[in-house]
Amino acid sequence: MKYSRLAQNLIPLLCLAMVACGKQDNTSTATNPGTAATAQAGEEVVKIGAAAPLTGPQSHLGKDNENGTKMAIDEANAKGITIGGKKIRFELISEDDQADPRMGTMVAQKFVDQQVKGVIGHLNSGTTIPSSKIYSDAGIVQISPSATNVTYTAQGFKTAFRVMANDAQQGKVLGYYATHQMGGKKIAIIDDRSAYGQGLADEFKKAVLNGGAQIVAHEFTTDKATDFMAILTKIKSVKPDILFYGGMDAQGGPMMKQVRGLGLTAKFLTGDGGSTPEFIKLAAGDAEGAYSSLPGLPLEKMPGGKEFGTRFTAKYGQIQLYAPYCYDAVNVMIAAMQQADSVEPAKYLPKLAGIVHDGVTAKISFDGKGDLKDGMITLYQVKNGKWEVLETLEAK
Ligand code: ABU
Repeated sequence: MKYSRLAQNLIPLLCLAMVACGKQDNTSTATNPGTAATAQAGEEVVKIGAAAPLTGPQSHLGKDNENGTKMAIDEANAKGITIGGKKIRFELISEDDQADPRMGTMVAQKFVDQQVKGVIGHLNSGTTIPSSKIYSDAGIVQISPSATNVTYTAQGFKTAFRVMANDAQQGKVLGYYATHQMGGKKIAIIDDRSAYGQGLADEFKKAVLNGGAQIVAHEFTTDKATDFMAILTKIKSVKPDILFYGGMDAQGGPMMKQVRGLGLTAKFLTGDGGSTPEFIKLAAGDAEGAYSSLPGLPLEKMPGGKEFGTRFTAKYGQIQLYAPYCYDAVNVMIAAMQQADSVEPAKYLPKLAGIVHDGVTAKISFDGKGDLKDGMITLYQVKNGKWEVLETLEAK
């Protein structure tokens, strides 16, 4: 008797809660980082998708991307933008693709189903490339702030753009730097077999051979590995003067630690995926002297870098890597919408393709493939526990 009266009281409450949850599911997403928007009278809500690994070993980079994207969207909403005669409220829909190619395509399909008007992402080349076909088929504009593998913009998809130099450019500069500035003659390579790690290692290798040096070893790992002792022991036996790693900081940092632990004295060089404060942290005291490259100018030399850095850091803490590029990706997309006076991808895409936009990272314009024009690559070295700028080279 007591039980049934309790049930009688609870059932309507549960039903109400379920209806409320169902309603919420139709209007926003579980991963919305605080820009959920309900249209006011005369206002149009425009959904922008953002995809990056928000869990797992690259979550610090994914969160950095999400924050850069969110900052730009919040600012646009605060400014109050009118497009096509309507006040626009941008809604960020942020999804975790786990840096996994299959999950990347699932997220892409979800964005298509939600009728987003543009996508900022994905973070990794391994997710950006397979998802780009889905966006192309759906006619949705995609701007990656960080995917650098050449294939992304070489597939002929009109919807694919990136705001960072690619790995043909980065690999060429890295190979030149290794053979000319670092004096490398015997060079060993490890890559993580991801689209990014493998692609960059291959471009680096070409440039090293062009520079007259010898590749004495090329070993492989994965973007999940933590123990590199077996491959490092093999590499130690061929006595390289430079060890290049194509992969991300989650592997690069621990690898650096194990390199020095094994007594391998080769200079350590890596690409943008390792050019982070996290790399130094994970190398736990053994990062000193490591070299890296990162597409773009150093933050303090970017047109709006200092000011962006101050505002971002005050709000979200230290920049990891790509936050300024995410910020620019959003703003260049919105600028194209404003020029077209439409949020519809088919209408604003031609404006984006021809845009000249003063971003915080650079003056942004795209070539016929959707690659950033006039990309630069900066070289860094860890000195006194911090990445210090060495020089910036043109990425021709
Ligand atoms: N650019 C390095 C990290 C992202 C990627 O291309 O996979």
